[in-house]
Amino acid sequence: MPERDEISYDDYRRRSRRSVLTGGTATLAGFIGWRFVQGSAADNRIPGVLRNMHEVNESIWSGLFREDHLAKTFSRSDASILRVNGRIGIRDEIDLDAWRLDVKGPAGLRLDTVSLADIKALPKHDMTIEHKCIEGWAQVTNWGGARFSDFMDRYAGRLDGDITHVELATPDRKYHVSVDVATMRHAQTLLAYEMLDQDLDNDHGAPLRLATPLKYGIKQIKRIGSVQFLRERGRDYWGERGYDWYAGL
Ligand SMILES: Nc1nc2c(c(=O)[nH]1)N[C@H]1C(S)=C(S)[C@@H](COP(=O)(O)O)O[C@H]1N2
Ligand SMILES: [Mo]
Repeated sequence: MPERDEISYDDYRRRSRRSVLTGGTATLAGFIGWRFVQGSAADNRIPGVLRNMHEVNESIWSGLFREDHLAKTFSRSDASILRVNGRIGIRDEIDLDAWRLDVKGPAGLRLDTVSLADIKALPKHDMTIEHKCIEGWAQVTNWGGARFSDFMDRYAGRLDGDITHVELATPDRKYHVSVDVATMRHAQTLLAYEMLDQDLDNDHGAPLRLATPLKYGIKQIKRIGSVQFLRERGRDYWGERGYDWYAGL
């Protein structure tokens, strides 16, 4: 039995699988218990001990993340229009012709302003995957759009390689998510403009939203207005309210 400091990182990860499973169960219990805990938390914020647990959970899950692993896909005939869930940041009227996507780097560096035509000029991909909501429902649907990795290569190519997170926000900035860059660059993470071959409607996030089977629905922000590439985690609406920051599947 080698000394602990002789265990390679890979070894360590393999040995940690049991504790990962335990961590997953703890996360589930966390989701169920959250509203109860929330009721007792001052100023509506998660108590420090639980917040730390969520951060440990992020490092465990992201350590096991494999870029080449594809989430399960489904037959197109199983796909249906998603039920609408969550309207934070999409309640105001939107002028779709005037819509533009602001692209920024660390410290607010302005990179570009992108139109929907620019996004549609990137290679189009579609996928039929299961959308999962932490509220306990799941539904198979079909998304069409551009891979975020293609978008990043095209519009953030001049950033150096130390980007760790991407923050996406609605135009009114009332809803925002922060997602690790490995997930954002995954082949099944799309800037989606279609559901079942139809342009997104307002309630589903027109003109552009995030779609990925690697994260719960809370991360799949509807009506994206800005994308910012960061060297640390950015804003995250539900993370700031005590939900799991990583929210991975
Ligand atoms: N702007 C915005 N995006 C959002 C939400 C929201 O409230 N506002 N809710 C999220 C949640 S919890 C889910 S499950 C999905 C639901 O997407 P749908 O309404 O297209 O089914 O949107 C996500 N994206
Ligand atoms: Mo959700």
